[in-house]
Amino acid sequence: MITIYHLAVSQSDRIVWLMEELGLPYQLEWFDRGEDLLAPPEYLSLHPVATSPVIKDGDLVLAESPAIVEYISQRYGNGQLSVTCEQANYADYLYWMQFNSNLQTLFFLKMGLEADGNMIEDDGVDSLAVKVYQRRSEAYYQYLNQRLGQVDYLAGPDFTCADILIMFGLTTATTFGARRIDDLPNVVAYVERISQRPAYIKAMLVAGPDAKKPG
Ligand SMILES: N[C@@H](CCC(=O)N[C@@H](CS)C(=O)NCC(=O)O)C(=O)O
Repeated sequence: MITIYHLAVSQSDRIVWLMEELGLPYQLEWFDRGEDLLAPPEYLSLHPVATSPVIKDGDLVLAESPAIVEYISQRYGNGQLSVTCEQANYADYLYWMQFNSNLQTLFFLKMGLEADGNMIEDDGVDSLAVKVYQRRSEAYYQYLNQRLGQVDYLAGPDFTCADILIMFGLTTATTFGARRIDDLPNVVAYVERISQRPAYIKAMLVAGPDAKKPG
């Protein structure tokens, strides 16, 4: 059985969500964050990089969300929630599977800029980093909003792992300072719709931002 090493209030909630979508059994090992809000030493000892999520499957210890969701889909889910290279929307699937990483990059850039006292909304700034942030943030988020005005799900007509990857960045991450989505109506509607999926609701109860370590 797959073990999900879950760091509280983190992206590992998406692996619980995937398992609930696929109806697969899993074991959850819960790690609270330290007072500095970072992963505790016990979590860091799981993997050389140890970003959350990390899973264990037999002797395999695997990190990185896109790798984990594709691994589970292919090895245990008969390819459900993935897209094969024969399907018309294969390239879309590949593109949108990477999109969460773009949002993460923007989040860390925004966090660093704000910590340095930069006004990221200020159009008059000369800083190269602020310009890069402004251009990319606008491009990525507007493109996301445009895409979700054209299709129901990121990769096209069907719900896929790409949708599982992106939700954290549009929801919980905004409470940590990621760009909010209120001005992006198609994204707001998408988040509301996806949030009603039974597997999502169950996963958030088990491992979402408001969940607590089981007694
Ligand atoms: N590229 C990784 C990034 C995951 C990531 O940044 N996870 C955060 C939690 S949301 C983390 O591990 N934070 C704890 C720390 O860095 O100490 C993925 O997509 O899985």
